[in-house]
Amino acid sequence: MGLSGAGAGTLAGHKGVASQKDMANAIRMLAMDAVAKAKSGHSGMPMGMADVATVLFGQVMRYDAADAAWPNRDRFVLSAGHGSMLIYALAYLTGYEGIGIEDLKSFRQLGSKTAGHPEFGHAPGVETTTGPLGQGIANAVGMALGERLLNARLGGALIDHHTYVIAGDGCLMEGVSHEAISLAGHLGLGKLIVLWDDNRITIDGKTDLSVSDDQIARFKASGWNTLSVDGHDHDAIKAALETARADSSKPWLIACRTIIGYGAPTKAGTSTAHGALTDAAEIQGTREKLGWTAAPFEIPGPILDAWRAAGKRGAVLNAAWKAELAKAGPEAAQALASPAGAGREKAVAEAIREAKAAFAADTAKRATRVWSQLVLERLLPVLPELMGGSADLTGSNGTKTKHHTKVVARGDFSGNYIHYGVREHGMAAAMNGLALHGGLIPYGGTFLVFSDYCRPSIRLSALMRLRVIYVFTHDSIGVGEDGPTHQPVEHLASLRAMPNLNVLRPADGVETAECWEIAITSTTRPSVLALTRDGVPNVRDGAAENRSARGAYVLRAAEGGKRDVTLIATGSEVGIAIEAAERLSKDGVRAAVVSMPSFELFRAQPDGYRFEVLGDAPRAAIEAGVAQGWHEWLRQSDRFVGMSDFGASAPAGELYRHFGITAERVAETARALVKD
Ligand SMILES: Cc1ncc(C[n+]2csc(CCOP(=O)(O)OP(=O)(O)O)c2C)c(N)n1
Repeated sequence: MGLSGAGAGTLAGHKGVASQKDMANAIRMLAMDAVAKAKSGHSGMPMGMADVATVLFGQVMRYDAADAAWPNRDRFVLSAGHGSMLIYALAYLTGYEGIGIEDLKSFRQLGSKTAGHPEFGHAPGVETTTGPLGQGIANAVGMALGERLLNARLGGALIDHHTYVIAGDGCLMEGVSHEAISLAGHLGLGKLIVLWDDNRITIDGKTDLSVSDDQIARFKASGWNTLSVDGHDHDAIKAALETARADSSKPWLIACRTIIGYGAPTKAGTSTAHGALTDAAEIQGTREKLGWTAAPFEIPGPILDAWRAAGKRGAVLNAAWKAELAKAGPEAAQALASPAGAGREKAVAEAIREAKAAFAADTAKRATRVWSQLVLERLLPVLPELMGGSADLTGSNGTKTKHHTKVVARGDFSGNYIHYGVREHGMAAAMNGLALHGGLIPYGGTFLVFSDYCRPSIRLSALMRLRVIYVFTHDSIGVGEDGPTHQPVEHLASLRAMPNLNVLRPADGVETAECWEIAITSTTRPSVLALTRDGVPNVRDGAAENRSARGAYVLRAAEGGKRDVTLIATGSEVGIAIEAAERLSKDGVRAAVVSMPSFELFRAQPDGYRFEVLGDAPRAAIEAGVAQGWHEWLRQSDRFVGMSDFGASAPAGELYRHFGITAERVAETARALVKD
């Protein structure tokens, strides 16, 4: 812990009462010292925004450093994540549990809480992982939306808070910021306040090298309120924040004109200050300029005391909130349970079990996207935390059910379905924010081919271990006439390459129900449901056990239990594999069919189970995508039937024949394997 009270270092001329400037300088010094010690990082942004952060955390924001998880706390997102020392300095100074001065000294070192960029779940007070510019502001839109949704469900006594963002020039240049700003303006998320670090500097130099946007006009045009302040004038910052807090009709942009690296004698205001200030003379010069006499990593007692007092400002509010929660009763507590939906496991399992039994008995040939919709019909009533949506493909994705009678709209957040608009990236980032906020399980749809538009945010769902469910339909050349622009080919492979992501490709209605169960019960992992456009045959019985949860299983055993060949397939190709096995059987070739809805879950099975499923016989894998990744399950002599180039525009059945993904071709491949 830092120095406090008597014996602490004192500032030259210090009268024993910390001023706002002293408090801001404490942030500057900690940021500078930590970056200098690590010999890497970003000094300039925390030094430039220290005054804004001091007013926000010192006087305005409602949080309780003793209870980082208080559900009604104001959220703070450092979208300009490279300035991570700002958030670490604030967490330490305000007295969050679980972060001490030693953690600041180990900034950017292996195993420390103070990673190079803020990582959710590492240091307290970090509400989301940031660093990829633009993601934070888009996450914050999701958080602000989550706040309104829970406010509508639980009432203002339990959920009524602001979401603050510090965003830099870089965040505002990123494309995802457009989608996020536009969505927030459309929905009128008036409790979202973005503090733009308007320092007019990026890495390459001055912003006028690359951007001339009138940001104020841009935000206004998107339906935001705006203000501009001197980002080093504490009174002006406070007044702006109070104005913004008092009017929740629209989201707010507060442009804070700042000097990057404020206090550094020769580097302030230049792009050199963006990165690590490590030069000893510059660091000494900054100390002198700011009148800071304490040693590195030492915060004079009165200043630390003032910060610690700020960290306790919210304790009374938190205690009052807890009393409200107790009064509100068990349903409110359930709605705020963590993870969202905790306590509903039995009801979900029962709904899935019933769905499977009904689907197995249903002989209709349906697309898995339709089965998915039918699963949702059954899940919504038992899991009201599910918050649906689509990026303008609602009908195609099957994401909306008869239980979605009200859509989320400006001024009325009591609905349970979000029209994200044609904003795939913004949707994915907002879903991360919804999941981070708590109380909701977001799922959202688009075509699998446009998962590329979501990818940076999917990666962060996976990295943050968030339960976000991506409903990606039209998952192969089966898209048909829309052609190669709309036909995913490499997408399953590229998503499977991502750590901590379930990529689930169910074969029929029963597997679709099982995959939804996997997605909901995977509380520390996002899931992708890859679903077909067209009808698939029913291939599964409705056995109670979730067979998809093992990743792969023998769907059709070879005659007499002895295999000549193993056919492995996913999704719509499982039906093809079964048809091929039947053809082979007529020729006396005994084929087992393995359905493999998830590589990740199969990989996690014990060796014995995996050997048992895959067997010793020659193998052929069938998937209407590229072969990449399949060699984990195939040996050199085995074969892959799939795609090796982009698709084409034609009716789906014709395309399958054209690209040779047919039962005939699979049987032929298997026969050749058996002969070899
Ligand atoms: C998506 C993405 N692209 C590039 C980077 C690398 N990068 C980190 S900071 C930065 C410049 C950001 O400029 P600004 O937001 O003005 O921050 P400041 O220079 O004021 O600290 C860049 C390009 C990144 N972190 N994320």
